[in-house]
Amino acid sequence: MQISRRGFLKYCIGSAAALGLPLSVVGKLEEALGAVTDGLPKVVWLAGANCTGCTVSLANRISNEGPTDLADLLTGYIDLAYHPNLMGAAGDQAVQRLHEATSDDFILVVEGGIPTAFGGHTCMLWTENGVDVTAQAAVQDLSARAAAVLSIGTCASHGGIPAGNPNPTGIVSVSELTGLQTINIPGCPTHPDWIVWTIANLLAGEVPALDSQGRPQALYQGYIHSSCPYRNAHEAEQFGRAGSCLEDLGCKGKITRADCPSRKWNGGVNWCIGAGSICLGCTESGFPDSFSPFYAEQESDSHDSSDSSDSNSGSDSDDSSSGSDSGSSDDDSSTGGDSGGTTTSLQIEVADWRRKGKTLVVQGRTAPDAMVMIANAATGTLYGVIAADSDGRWRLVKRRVAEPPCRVHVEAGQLARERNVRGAPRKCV
Ligand code: FSX
Ligand code: SF4
Repeated sequence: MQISRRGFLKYCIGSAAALGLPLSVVGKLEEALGAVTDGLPKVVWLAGANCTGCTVSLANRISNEGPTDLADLLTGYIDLAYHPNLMGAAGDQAVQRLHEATSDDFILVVEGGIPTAFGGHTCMLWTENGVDVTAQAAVQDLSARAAAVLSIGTCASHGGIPAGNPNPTGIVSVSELTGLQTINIPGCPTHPDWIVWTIANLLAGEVPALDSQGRPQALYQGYIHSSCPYRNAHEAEQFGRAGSCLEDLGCKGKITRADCPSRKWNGGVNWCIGAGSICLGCTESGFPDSFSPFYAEQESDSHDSSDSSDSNSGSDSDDSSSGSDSGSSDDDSSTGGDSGGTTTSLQIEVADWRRKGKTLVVQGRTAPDAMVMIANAATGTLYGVIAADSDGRWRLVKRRVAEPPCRVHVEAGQLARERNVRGAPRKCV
């Protein structure tokens, strides 16, 4: 695939407004591309466990300016050296191309979660010298040598649908696997403009500022609800009522961040809520488990309320064995490995609001006997500090909480995770 520096630059200048690229970045991109003598850094795209929807989303990119479709963008503007679905090469030739591309500067793009159960053998990417190479091994190897690692889609960013409970293949996100701070571009699927925006920034030498979930702040800073045109509309009681707010039908716009309302999809034609669907929360780290059931008002989602203790470590039985969830649906801040402490893992398996008794239930796993701090992610209000048991399980049951939290923040050792609170009412804080 050929590179056209001028072409890529022309595309970014032409699409700067639509992409949300500041002119300062376009200027730096021009300088950076001018300094390149042997073409652009190559892009190597690997696919783990996923539906390939993110590639399809990129393939649907439609624009009146610059590249008009995927073939135009990727074959004429950047060097997509390896992509399992789009490259012409196959077999040994493809593997050889991969090695050539990764012998020099390259950007690693990963689509899909990474299976770690069964030695990673539920997801093989290629065969070399008669040996199957797992996604786990390939991502470990290439991420260590890449100039930047982009996790495309919610699966690569946070585990996503393949990591949904009970997560039988042990899916983890790329950052959880590698311990690296990846640039996460979640969305199920991700928006093609978000990918192009990020790559253009990287080529310009601008590493985008990331939020606590590793997402570029510029793309994911606002809640869907904040700029939804239906904020002041009457609330629909059933689907098919144009121009209505869908909160009572399960819309997750209040706890989901992305610029969908202004950017829209399919070349700006429409977006989920505009098409009469609720927002499912697909750009957030807890998706899909913490946003389920999708089509139920969050307030009405209640579990049993059999807990009798106020705050203790996890011997309660309900919902306690979330199987092999390796934490990929939780995430946050200092994602990646620990910083030298003894706590090497932290997962939030449950974060539930139970209207009855105004009870907050948060539970998960960490290192045995580690101290776990649970607080409100937005206000910092402390809900409790508890000790994990000898199996690393911990559980907080906090009754009579004055204001239901939208999202909780959990810390153990040097690790921090956050998760949206399932069942939190619309007036959560
Ligand atoms: Fe996941 Fe994307 Fe959803 Fe699918 O890459 S983000 S399942 S649309 O394809 O990985
Ligand atoms: Fe829009 Fe959903 Fe917020 Fe209603 S709840 S205003 S549909 S984002």
